[in-house]
Amino acid sequence: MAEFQEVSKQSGVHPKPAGLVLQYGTAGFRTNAEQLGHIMFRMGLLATLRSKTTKATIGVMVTASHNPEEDNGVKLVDPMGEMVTPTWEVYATQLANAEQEDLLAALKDIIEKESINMSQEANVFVGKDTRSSSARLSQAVLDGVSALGGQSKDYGLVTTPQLHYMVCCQNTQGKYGEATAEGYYKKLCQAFIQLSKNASNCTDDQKHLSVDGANGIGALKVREMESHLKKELHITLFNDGSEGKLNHQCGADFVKVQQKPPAGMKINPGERCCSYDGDADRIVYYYSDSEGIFHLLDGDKVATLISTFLKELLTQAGLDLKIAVVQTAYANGSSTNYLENTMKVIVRCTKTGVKHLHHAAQEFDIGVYFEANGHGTVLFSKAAEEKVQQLAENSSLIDEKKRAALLLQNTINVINQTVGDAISDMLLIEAILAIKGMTIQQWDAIYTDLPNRQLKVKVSDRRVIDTTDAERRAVSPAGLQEAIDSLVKKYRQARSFVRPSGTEDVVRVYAEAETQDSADDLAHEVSLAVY
Ligand code: 16G
Ligand code: ZN
Repeated sequence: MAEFQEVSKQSGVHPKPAGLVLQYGTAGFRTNAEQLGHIMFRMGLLATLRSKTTKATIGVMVTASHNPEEDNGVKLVDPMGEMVTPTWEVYATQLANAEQEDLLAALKDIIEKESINMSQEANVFVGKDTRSSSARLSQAVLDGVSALGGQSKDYGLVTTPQLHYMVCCQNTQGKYGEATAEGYYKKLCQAFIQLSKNASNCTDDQKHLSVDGANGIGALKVREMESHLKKELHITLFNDGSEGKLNHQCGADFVKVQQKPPAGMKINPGERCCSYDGDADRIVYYYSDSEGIFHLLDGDKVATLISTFLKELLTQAGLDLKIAVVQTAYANGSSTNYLENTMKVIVRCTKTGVKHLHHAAQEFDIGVYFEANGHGTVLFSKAAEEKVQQLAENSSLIDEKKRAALLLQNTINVINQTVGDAISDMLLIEAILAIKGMTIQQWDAIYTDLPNRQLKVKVSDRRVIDTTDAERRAVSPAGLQEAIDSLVKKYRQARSFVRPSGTEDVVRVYAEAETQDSADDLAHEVSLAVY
């Protein structure tokens, strides 16, 4: 067939280095940009097949998130804007690793297994981050799509969540919104402005926020959005990419792991600050107190703020909807304790990786999911959205109920439900703080984090570590969990676990305890037990 000839011809332009093996991991393919040309071309092919079989638009995002500038990566987006389904992750790995001469056979194998009708049309949306390699690599994706006769739309520079959003809008015929950058800003900002109207006595000072753009795409997009905010939020942007290097000493990952402010940001005591990561799907907040001590408000604090707000609104609106918070093993023990015992919401723990949290959150009327690293969003079931809508449109309601229903409706609209989104999360958090008249210090004081420490350990083969119970317990190698248990017993309020990383060749160690010294010691002792 003609299209296979074209694939053969084009694949010669993006040849695979013989012997190179890469894996579609937790967040797609990710490695040094020099090794990715063939991967991108092949992901263009795969997205085209996925589009044919789902009869829907598929997304391909070129980014390596918080990794250094020299790296790049790619992930596929399924029709509703969610991460690509696990069977296709396996296909992605197979296609990526087929040697040059076996590429057509690998492609035909997928077509056969999925019984794909090759005459079905295909549509692929492509986006990229600001890395210097992204232009060349996204062109390779586009080449892959056209080699198989698919149609593509190149969104150019977009955040990862913006691309997820576009895909969802396209496949829901505009019901979720308009599949353009302008449509995205309008929907989010209009909802934000409506929410802000409920913030009485909010001074100009309280409307101020310092944003660390990680020298990446988030910085560009926040600038683009600013005019839509109608001065309801005053953003001072740092690390906007004009001077510094992407993710270097800045961004959400740096701030969370180092527990210190990013370079290049001026922080005045008590001022609200936040950091995005390199593709703007994560956010963390922080401030420095009058003594210059740094305070981090991570994904767990965000989940607590949002779920408290939603629960209060549900009570005021008289809506009986089941709300749950989904976390991972990294969630600070204090947050879990507060959510379960004080807030009395359902808490679920899943394996690390957005797709696991997203999936668990879908089981509830309202599922708030956040990783401690700041990636997360809120999902509303269709039934929940309908109930809120009905209530908001019911004119016979008394004031308090009506207000709560309208707040819920605008909350739904400000949230990007397809995936964690730093910009959307930021608008929601800012609106909640304004409505509740809460300072960042008051938010921080909802509960006190247990001191914690994360370490990475290099081992000869990280796959010997196998875990269970949402990665909270090790089942192999034999004796490791018992060793961890007896170390944990030495400290008060202590907890520790180990897990093989899904993105780096290391084993990760997490420990928390009553004091920072104890957490540090425990993490160190557990990492020795891993060797
Ligand atoms: C990826 C995941 C992130 C997770 C991290 C864990 C997505 C989009 N991203 O970046 O959610 O926290 O991996 O990395 O799923 P690790 O396995 O190396 O600890
Ligand atoms: Zn990211």
